[in-house]
Amino acid sequence: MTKTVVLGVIGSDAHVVGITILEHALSAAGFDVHNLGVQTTQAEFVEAALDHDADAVLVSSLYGHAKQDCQGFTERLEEAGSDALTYVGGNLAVGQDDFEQTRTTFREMGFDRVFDSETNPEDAIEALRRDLRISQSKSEETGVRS
Ligand code: B12
Repeated sequence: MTKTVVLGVIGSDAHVVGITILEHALSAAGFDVHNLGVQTTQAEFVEAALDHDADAVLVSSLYGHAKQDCQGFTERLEEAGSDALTYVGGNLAVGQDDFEQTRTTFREMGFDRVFDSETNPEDAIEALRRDLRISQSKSEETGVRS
């Protein structure tokens, strides 16, 4: 069965390139993708996750304010009744910090996986396949669209 992914750039962040690349890569890999674009509020993510019965919600942030923008995000999603996986990625902190510390911070905020700005779309796709238990051949089959 095709898995549904909601993705967007959270807060006031307007960096659009990474999320656009992710959208195309995920679609090509056979996911049903709903890209909310840039400057997406927490409420818009939650609404889209429920509307599309998302299997995963991917949050992107580049401009350094991810911690503030993502505060309470996973709780809000859960309280609304979504059991979607949550991934967050991009340039999540200000400046050159220790990424392992950043990963710990966002894991403690409830995100299932945390990705840095060196992440290739294929890394996210592999993680989704693992976490959503999609076998490679199945997803390649569903990736073929007419
Ligand atoms: C282009 C750019 C801009 C453009 C954006 C144009 C647009 N509409 O997209 C403009 C000029 C508008 C801009 C503005 C700003 N920018 Co800017 N920008 C960049 C720049 C040069 C490239 C970003 C980019 O497109 N990369 C290419 C894409 C393919 O890579 P990516 O975005 O990293 O995404 C990949 C991965 O990160 C990952 N990924 C991303 N999100 C997610 C999510 C998940 C779940 C997963 C799995 C993976 C993932 O996968 C993507 C694909 O491989 C970066 C520096 C850099 N080299 O990264 C700075 C940078 C991101 N910007 C920065 C800043 C500070 C700003 C401003 C705040 C500057 C200012 N004072 O005005 C504003 C913010 C405006 C706003 N409201 O968002 C900083 C952020 C610093 C920080 N976090 O500490 C950076 C890092 C520059 C720097 N070194 O200081 N910016």
